Amino acid sequence: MLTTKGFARWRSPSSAPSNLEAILSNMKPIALLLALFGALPGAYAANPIVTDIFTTDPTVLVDGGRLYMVTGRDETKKGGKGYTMNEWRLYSTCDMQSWVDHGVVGGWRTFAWAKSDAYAPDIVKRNGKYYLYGPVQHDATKPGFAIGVAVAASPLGPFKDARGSALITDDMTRETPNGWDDIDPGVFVDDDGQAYMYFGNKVLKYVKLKPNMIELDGPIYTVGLFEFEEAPYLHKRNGVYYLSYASRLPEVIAYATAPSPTGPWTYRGVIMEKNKFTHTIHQSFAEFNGKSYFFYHNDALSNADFRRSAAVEEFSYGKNGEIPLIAQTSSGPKPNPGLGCAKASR
Ligand code: FUB
Repeated sequence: MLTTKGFARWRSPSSAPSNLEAILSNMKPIALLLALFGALPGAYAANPIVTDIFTTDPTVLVDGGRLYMVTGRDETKKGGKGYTMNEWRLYSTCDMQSWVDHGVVGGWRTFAWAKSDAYAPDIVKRNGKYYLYGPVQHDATKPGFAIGVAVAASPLGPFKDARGSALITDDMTRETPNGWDDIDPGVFVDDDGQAYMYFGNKVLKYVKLKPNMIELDGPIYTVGLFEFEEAPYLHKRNGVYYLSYASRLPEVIAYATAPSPTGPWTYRGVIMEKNKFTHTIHQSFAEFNGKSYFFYHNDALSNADFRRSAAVEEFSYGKNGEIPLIAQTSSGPKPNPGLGCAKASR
């Protein structure tokens, strides 16, 4: 459940540590009183995170002690088939319980050269700027899905086209005959400063990005990955590179690991089983206030394929760094406020 401007999901004050001030400053007085007396029954359910619209493909960024989640939006009508997706939206939290709705931060209209469809985006911060990578349908000059990059001085936007042209167009990759093989960018900046963008449908590809984050730095490579479908997402932990992805159809989330950002990849298994009604499930990971989180989408609000909802689960890595099989819950993570959560502002 999400309440706009974030005061839902407050638990008893006994669970609140020393950053109380930051959290309380985000709460409206009436909610504050209710919360302090533990009187928000039913305000604890966490999944799906957003209940007033359908949100998809969550990707996350931790910045200034705040966790930002960018999503797509399903606008397909009840009973409808296929995607109607026009925009990317932003939410944030200080404690994994109370979410603030920051509204629309972009969409296919961000790019003058695009004509429709805002699919699964990714957001990255570098050198004080925020980069939003989005797959959109290119206009007739370069038909098919393309990946654009937009930039802003704040995660709240406004995001503007950083190049005036697409970073990737359909004619740059020829491995699959369809027009949607260049979707789902997952951008990762390694500790040595090298940035990589993984992307693709059916065939996984990656390309290095220049330090300016808006130009390719070399050729596009393909990667053979077991039962790869889409949604590649790269993260690093304790020197190990984790490449998670949607696998099979209907999709499960699986992962592989490697000693470098470019492989060689060893398949490690399934992280989350398929949804009941929607054939997709698109993931991302975050470390936030000392805990590990797995974001994904499901069909819990709609019982339908094309009306999906972002959700999150807390999990722990195994002693050898393995990611466990994660179950979907409606309760979601426990409260996890940290020491200093920056105000979200432009
Ligand atoms: O949301 C549109 C598409 O469905 C995404 O690009 C894929 O990852 C799948 O979730």
